[in-house]
Amino acid sequence: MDIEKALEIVRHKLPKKRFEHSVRVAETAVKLAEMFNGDKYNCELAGILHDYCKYDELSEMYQIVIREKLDPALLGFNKELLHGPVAAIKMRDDYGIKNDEILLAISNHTSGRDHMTLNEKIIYVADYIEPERDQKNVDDIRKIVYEDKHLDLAVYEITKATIKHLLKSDKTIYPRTIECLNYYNMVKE
Ligand code: DGI
Ligand code: FE
Ligand code: FE
Ligand code: FE
Repeated sequence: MDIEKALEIVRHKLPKKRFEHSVRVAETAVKLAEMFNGDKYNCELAGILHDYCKYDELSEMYQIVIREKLDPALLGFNKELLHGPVAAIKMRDDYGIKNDEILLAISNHTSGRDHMTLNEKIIYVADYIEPERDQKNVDDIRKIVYEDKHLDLAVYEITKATIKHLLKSDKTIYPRTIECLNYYNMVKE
């Protein structure tokens, strides 16, 4: 799929604000690909497409999890956690994207996981630090990325902050989110 086509399908699928977020994630991901020697095309495409299924029907998402034999633990969660894995399946099946680098980055952009590829880490981080994000720790994360150039530490700090935030509101933590935390805690030095 080329960039123009990706922009077109996302523009027609998502509300304007979510489309604009997707474009900013793609732009941020390209910048990170330049810094960390990633693949700019893969990062741009994954950034544009990562939230494609954000507002899909939850019942359809569950059907896809079952049909595709995705992690059954996903069935205990809602759209917030499912939209990435479901978007990766739709991009593969409905749009013929075969590039695993792109599909993995889309699939794991919310939870992260252990042993992420460079492309996955870039999308995970870009989603959190794109210029319009305003979480209270986001400037600390931007400094870790842009000044210290420490991508693994950024992944760790993002996952830690996400889990803290979820615990405060008594949300259930997805096991892969915890595996991501533990792995990047170990490798961040
Ligand atoms: O789609 P975005 O808003 O751009 O961002 P995202 O896909 O990274 O995150 C969507 C939401 O998912 C975010 O509000 C936090 C939530 N989330 C992340 N990890 C977990 C989670 N929710 C639950 N319940 N459990 C998790 O482990
Ligand atoms: Fe539209
Ligand atoms: Fe998302
Ligand atoms: Fe996003």
